[in-house]
Amino acid sequence: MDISFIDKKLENIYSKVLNNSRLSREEGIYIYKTHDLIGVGQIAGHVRRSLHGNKAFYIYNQHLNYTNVCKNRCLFCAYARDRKEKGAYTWSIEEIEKKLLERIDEPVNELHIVGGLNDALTFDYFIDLLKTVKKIRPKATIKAFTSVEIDYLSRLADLSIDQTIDRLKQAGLEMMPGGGAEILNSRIHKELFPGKINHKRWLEIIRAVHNAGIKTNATMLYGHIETIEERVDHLITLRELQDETNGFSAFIPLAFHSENTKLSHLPATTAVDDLKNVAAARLMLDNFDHIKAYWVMIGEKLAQVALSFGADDLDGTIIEERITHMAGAKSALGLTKDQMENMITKAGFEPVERDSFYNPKT
Ligand code: V47
Ligand code: SF4
Repeated sequence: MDISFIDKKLENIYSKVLNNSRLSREEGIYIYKTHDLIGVGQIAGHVRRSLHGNKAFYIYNQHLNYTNVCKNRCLFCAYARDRKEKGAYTWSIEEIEKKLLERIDEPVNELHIVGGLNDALTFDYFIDLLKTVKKIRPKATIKAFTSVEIDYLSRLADLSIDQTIDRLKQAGLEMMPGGGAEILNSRIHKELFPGKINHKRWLEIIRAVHNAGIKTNATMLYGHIETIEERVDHLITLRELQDETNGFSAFIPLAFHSENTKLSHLPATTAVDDLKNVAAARLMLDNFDHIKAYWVMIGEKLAQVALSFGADDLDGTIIEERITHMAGAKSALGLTKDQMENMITKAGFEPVERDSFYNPKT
């Protein structure tokens, strides 16, 4: 495909992409720095089409955020509460059962389960949680817990990481979401989330999870205090781990929402930055099959555009998202299957409803 670039320097990047050559750190930085957004989008769109043609994936999923009580208190988080604070909640196993049964007539394919680090919960609670979900929704995939929770659970149960993963797997854990990565960098860790595991531990746990045969996603929280160089280094770190394990399924750039956080002075991310993050991910993560445009964070309209900038997946119907809405997201709390399909079709793509492992739902 011939592309006429406004920024002629993108021609080199495009020819490397056409030759299947890996892009360097400098090229990654340039993708963010150029003002030729459409040029970058066209290159990323080319890669996306060569991998997935005209298909755009989505899943019928349900989020369960079992508690917002969390002792970490990351500066970017509007969701966490202290145990006695107004608005704090922790669902009992019975309440989780009720949440699942409320939607039992819907064709939910995946349960996305994450929560805060709440001292009041025991390891048995997590085992019961997984078993209950599996009992009520035997056919749906359980995608649960981030590295942050796995580290916490291993300390709670006094088990090694491998033993913890094994116990959770036996109780029904099948996949892990990509949260908790934020920006894999010690400066940002120190400034924004010192209470949480650092990037070395995040990677160590993900490596163990992949080695146990469990696929995970990966994310990057952008739009706060990070530099472009730090974003690119984050992507390269993920790319290197993927070379080693091949355990990542999708990458999801997460646009920071500052309302009700300790960083509320920071402006919202712009559409240009949101699209560049999707395109940069598609171009730098040459060993990742899927890039998700998470409509909850960038809005339904921009997520639709992101399908032409490298994204091949819109995540899902979601139902009752909490983490981003507490931080001021204006997107819907959930979307219907028809709304998802309409977004995809109107963008010129073919909607494919998938399971957690990207098999088309038959
Ligand atoms: O780990 C927290 C981020 C993550 C804010 O794997 C915030 O399929 C923006 O990981 N503004 C949770 N982001 C969400 C997540 C996710 C979402 C969708 C799909 C998948 C997947 C994973 O949200 C957290 C943190 O990085 N986050 N606070 C905020 N104020
Ligand atoms: Fe806790 Fe996660 Fe919020 Fe950090 S982002 S305070 S770990 S719930």
